[in-house]
Amino acid sequence: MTFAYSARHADEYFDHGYTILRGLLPATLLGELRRQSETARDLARRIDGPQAQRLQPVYEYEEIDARPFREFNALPGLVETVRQVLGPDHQPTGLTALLFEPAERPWATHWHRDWAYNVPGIDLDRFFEHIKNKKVLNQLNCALYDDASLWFVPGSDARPDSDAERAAFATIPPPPPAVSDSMSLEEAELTCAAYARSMPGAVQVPLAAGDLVFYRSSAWHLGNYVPYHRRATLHDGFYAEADWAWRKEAEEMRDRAMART
Ligand SMILES: O=C(O)CCC(=O)C(=O)O
Ligand SMILES: [Fe+2]
Repeated sequence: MTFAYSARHADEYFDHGYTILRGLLPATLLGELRRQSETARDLARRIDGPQAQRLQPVYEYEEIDARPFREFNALPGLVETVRQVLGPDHQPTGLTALLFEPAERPWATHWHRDWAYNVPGIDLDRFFEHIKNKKVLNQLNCALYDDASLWFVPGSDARPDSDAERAAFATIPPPPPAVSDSMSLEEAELTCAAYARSMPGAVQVPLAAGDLVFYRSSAWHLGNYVPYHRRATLHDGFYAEADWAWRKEAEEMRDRAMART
């Protein structure tokens, strides 16, 4: 069955910070995006090495055909969801990325909130004020292959850290999982999985090929990756003026912090 928007998606998004659009991609588009992802994975690894997480934006590379990505942005079910949940002022970012599995070793990002805990120098009071507006900092992952890499803390998207979260991690932001190249692949994999599970209230977000999760990147989340599970996941967002303004403000805070060091 093809995807159809319902009010449940807006309720989930505003109550929990995420909602899943099951079966969004039609088969032909899924095939076309998979073909582009092969080229993109090769390019990403040539540029960033075998552990490369992403290629972004895909539009910057002439080897990649932009047409299926533009077709994705115009999918009626996606456009309708964005319009109903966020409103017509939210438009494609032009920053479309593809996320990949590592070629060699398991790894995971640290638990973080985007544009706060993964950027140095951010004024956190400003950040927590900004994210009270539930229409800012949306993001999407659309799986071209089954993908369970994303972990997420439902309901954490519009509030500061809870006492339980602070108790679970001695420093904010938490350090990444304690993996090292001297570990076996299995030790590294299990260390990353235990790290993901150690966040209070965290859930794994499994997607089937063609599913899309629409979530707020202001929530606690992480990506957990293993080389044996093929990943090509389209990653983007739909931004309005307030999103671009925060991005600019955050980049200025980061640049000022870097200049001081
Ligand atoms: O791999 C993912 O799905 C999440 C990645 C992520 O959160 C990040 O790179 O900031
Ligand atoms: Fe993130």
